[in-house]
Amino acid sequence: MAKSKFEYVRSFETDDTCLRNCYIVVRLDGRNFHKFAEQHNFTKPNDDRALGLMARSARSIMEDLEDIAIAYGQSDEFSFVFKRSTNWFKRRGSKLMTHVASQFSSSYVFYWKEYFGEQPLLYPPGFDGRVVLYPTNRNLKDYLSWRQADCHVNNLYNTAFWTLVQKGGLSTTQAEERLNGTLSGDKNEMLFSEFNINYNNESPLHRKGTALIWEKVDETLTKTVSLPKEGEKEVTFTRSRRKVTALNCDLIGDSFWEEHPDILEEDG
Ligand code: DGT
Ligand code: MG
Ligand code: MG
Ligand code: MG
Ligand code: MG
Repeated sequence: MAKSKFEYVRSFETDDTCLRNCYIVVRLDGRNFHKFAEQHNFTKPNDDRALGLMARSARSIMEDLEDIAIAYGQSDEFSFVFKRSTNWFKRRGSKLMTHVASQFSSSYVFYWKEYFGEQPLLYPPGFDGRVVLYPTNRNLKDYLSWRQADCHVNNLYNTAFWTLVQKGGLSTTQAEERLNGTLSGDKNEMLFSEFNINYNNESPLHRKGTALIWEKVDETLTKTVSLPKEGEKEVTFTRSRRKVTALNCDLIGDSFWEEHPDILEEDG
């Protein structure tokens, strides 16, 4: 077909190809979830239904989109790490980011009822997205460590804060004043000596967030085959399949990376 005279407008599109060899990280964050959490009666400081729904939506991203090596989420955010060698959507940043954001949002709504039951979704939630490139394995590990350290700092604060309010009978203003200027050691000590709470025994989901990785699982299947001489026969065979697995473990130390050497690709 002959090109129309309007065709030239295509040349206004700008190139947003992500630099080769870099890990492409897409991070999503819930829009105004402070309000969303209040309006949907999220429990404080952590709502396991909300965290479960975030992880379920992230799993659908891993399963539906190509080449995600690991995803990590906490609170109202999730980061998706594309393999550094991915050529999905020709590494176009806007395509990658918008596919992740829109699929995540629709999954969040789609699976809402599985996690919140009869509690209605009051309005359509949104998620912002950004793309960041990391050129080395060290940078990528430090990125994930940064997000997990953020999870830890916020969760320790929130645990201390809501314990003072819910168990200590303080007002929210009093709890805020009480925690003003405290270091993490002080918060740990306060929880332990005043409320008999050992922070390290709190739920790993809340302290560590959720990492989603691919794991190989062997599954045994039975199939009925029809053979010319023997007729119908049952055969059993095993095949190995990739499956998304959720972990609530430490990503900051080396042991996670030693136990899962397939996640990262060699620095070039
Ligand atoms: P933004 O991201 O700038 O549009 O604004 P927000 O309000 O989403 O702020 P952000 O992302 O920095 O903080 C996440 C908010 O979500 C935070 O105010 C607490 C809320 N939130 C996340 N998870 C939970 C939860 O499990 N329980 C409760 N009660 N609130 C939660
Ligand atoms: Mg924010
Ligand atoms: Mg947010
Ligand atoms: Mg957030
Ligand atoms: Mg199209």
